[in-house]
Amino acid sequence: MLQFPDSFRWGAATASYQIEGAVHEDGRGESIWDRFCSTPGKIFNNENGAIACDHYHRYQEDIQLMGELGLQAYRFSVAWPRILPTGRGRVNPAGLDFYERLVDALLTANIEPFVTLFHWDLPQALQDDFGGWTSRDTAKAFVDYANIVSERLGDRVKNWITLNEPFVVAKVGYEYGVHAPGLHDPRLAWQVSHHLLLAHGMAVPVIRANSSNAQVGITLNLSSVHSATDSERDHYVAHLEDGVSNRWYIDPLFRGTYPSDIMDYLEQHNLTPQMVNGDAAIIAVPMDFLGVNNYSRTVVRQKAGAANGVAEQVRISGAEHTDMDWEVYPEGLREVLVRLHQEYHVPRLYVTENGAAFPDTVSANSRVHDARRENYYREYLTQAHAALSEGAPLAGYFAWSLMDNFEWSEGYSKRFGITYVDYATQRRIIKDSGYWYRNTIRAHGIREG
Ligand code: IFM
Repeated sequence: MLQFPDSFRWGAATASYQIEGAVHEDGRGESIWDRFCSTPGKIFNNENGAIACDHYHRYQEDIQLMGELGLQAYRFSVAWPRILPTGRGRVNPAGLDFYERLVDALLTANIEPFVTLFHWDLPQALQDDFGGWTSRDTAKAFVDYANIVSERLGDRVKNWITLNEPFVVAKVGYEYGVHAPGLHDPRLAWQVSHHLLLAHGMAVPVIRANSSNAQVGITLNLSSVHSATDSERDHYVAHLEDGVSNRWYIDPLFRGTYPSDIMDYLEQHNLTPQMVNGDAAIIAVPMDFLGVNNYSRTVVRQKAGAANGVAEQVRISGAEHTDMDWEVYPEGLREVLVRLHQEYHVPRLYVTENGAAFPDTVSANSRVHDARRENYYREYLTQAHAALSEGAPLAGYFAWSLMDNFEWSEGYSKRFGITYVDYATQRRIIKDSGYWYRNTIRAHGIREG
């Protein structure tokens, strides 16, 4: 048995737009994801989060489900447009009331809430008025929003996560155009990354002021980057890729400065974001923990025929891949956690997301036998345990996800849940992986063999 420390927290995670639905109810404003989904061709099957898992109406049933799974903690996000329908200014009391009911019901069920303030559903008005995160004004609006939510919930919520995956918001939304707002401009993407980090840094003291025992952190998507070969060229590309996707975020948060090799690269390519004196100190505000989302690793090599330093992703044939075509690479989780401990001396770590999409089927007796997902969890948690043994201050783990949900541009085609959702009836069915997780939580460890 691989035993975890007594204080280790076991949870599951979701995000507002992916599960709530009820997008037109109780005064919620439009988000960039509502708008993006309404553009034909952007989302698989032109699906959207208008109903999703109908969690807005079913949160009590979903908390019961969490109880059946034995969860000790639940990570969810607040939809900014429910609180401030136009992003700033007028507050919508019904939005705050919903999250208050949710938090109270969680506490009654003895489940600790971990609140993410921004998990991608930016109010559309801020996109229209300011160009979204390309503007410093959106960072300022975020601080006001964080103030409103933490003022209302700060007496009951202890654990706060400012932002989810700034890398994905910036790159996938503003450069690759695959996520809302669907732009294709690398210069904007770099600017966005800076404003997101700034928004985080400015919000931390505000949350602390409203929530006396607050534990505040940010969630980054971090994957170890490996070179496809032993060649110097490929190692160089891998180091750059690590700089762009990992160090660009970890360094300013924990070392107070952006990595110099990436700053040089940006200058050479005329991509350097505008910054103001003092920003670095704001971003480096001390945090209580770092949230890590980890699913896979990245393997790269120099792209043939391209300029030096241009990476090309390599798919490892023969390795197991999930339905997202992400390589199953459990060791990568240990690598990331140990690195954060050894190189960055991060005070506390949570795995705020880890999990796998696989196609599921419901058997005749209403069971979901998802052995591959169960294996995935066993192997990744084994590596999380190894990281703990190497001294990484890992305090908890959140499975992604509590239930199948709206997987952004993939619509409902990818199922990440430890609970199956039948979208036609909204019936929830705990999958075998969910029962395995429940037993792991009960035993506070992983049974070997
Ligand atoms: O569903 C997403 C989540 O919203 C952010 N992290 C990755 C998950 C799987 O793609």
